[in-house]
Amino acid sequence: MAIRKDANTLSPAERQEFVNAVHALKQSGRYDQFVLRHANTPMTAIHRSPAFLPWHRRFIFDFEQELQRVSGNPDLGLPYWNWPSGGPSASMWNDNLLGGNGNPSSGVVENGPFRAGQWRIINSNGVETGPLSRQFGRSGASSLPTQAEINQVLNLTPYDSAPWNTNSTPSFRNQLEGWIGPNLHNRGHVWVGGSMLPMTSPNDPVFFMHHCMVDKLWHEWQLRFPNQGYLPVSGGQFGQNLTDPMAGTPNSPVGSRPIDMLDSTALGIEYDELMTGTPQPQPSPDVTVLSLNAAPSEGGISAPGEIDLFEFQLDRLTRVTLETSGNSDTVMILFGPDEFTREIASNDDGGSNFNSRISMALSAGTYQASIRLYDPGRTGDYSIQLRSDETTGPAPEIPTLIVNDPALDAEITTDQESDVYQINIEMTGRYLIETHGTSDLLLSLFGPDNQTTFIASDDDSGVGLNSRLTLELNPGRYFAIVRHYSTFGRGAYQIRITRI
Ligand SMILES: [Cu+2]
Repeated sequence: MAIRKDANTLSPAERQEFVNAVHALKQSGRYDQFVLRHANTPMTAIHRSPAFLPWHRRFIFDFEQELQRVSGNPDLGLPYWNWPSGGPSASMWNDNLLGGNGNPSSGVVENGPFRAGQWRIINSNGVETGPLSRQFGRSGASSLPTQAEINQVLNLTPYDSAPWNTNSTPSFRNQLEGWIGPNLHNRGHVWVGGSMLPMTSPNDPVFFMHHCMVDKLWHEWQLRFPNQGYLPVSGGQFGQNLTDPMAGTPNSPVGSRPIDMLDSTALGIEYDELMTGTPQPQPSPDVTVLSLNAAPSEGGISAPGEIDLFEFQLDRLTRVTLETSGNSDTVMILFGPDEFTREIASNDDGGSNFNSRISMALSAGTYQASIRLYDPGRTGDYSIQLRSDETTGPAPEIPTLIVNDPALDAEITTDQESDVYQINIEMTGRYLIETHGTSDLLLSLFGPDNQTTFIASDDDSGVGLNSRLTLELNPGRYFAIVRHYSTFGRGAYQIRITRI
């Protein structure tokens, strides 16, 4: 397991290993690809906005993976620049790691592994433009953030707030980024000056140590406020919401949405030391378990921005309603089965009196629901209940789709309806499952022989807005679920399965 250490504490051997790995990446061209990824992603998609933290978490995670690959050492952790003890005389600026300040008149770095002649920087077109430059304390920031200033920002909630930009307040993100308050991240860039000022700032390897510190502070904030989540969940610019893909970020290996970046521990990230006042990571977040058809559970958002998590298990395909009640305007998001970053439904006001409600057929498995308030600045109580919609009488018969039969007529008639079909496959082969009609449908397949294992889903691969899945299937019983793409969409459709 890689441990991210304070750069000043690295041993001579660790310094050498880091420097060699960075040089090897530079030689291969991989280093410059990071510079270009940062420089060519639209500025406000990844700065001055909520995705600032998850975007850079993923960015330095990918860089750390490359360092590990090129060094052959899976335990190589990205060092962090601990600002309060990282001033000009700190050992991280020694010639065996970063080298120090630039020439007093030209700014050109003349010492260490990244000095002129050893390291060239590129512009946003990938063209080499000259040596690295640094002008410590001379570009508008004469000092680095202090521990007291860091502590002050670490105690701020919520994560972010409308209008989700440099004016947002209260906002942990905005103060950590540095547009208001004591100015942490921006100040680090400006203090170094030179090559750390423009969007090509990853040209200076200290960029990665700087953002490792920023990321550590977000991690520590998350540990301090386990009930505070990422905001906005919805309603922000595309690319900023919890489950939007982020600009300029590859989807693999760990996903490209803010929600994929929330759990450092799950990403395998560990730090040498946490600050006084930060609790150690807990094995799992605070989750309240709901039982089917039990009395309502009490919930409450006691601080602005807080998000409550509920979990429930279904042992077979069940039509359920999950609903809040009370006088709070709640918003609900449902994740699963068994994978709690896969969003399957969300709702704001489907219940009574601004409450949220999701009614749908769910395959067997474990689900999580998050509850927040529509206005993240508010607090309020609510209760939440999970009901089976089949409590009277036996479970409804699941219609069967027969291979190569004519298409079946069906219709989504109510909000959030999900139609479930069972399919018996007798011969291994290639099968086509498709919908027809004018409704925009989402088709998912589970199995074989259980309703839990997700196989595939499709939205618009068919004719018009229809769904189409082409799959190799082995003998067994499968379950297909059809729902409308939009929560309140309705409409008729046809569905069939053919062997191809
Ligand atoms: Cu940046």
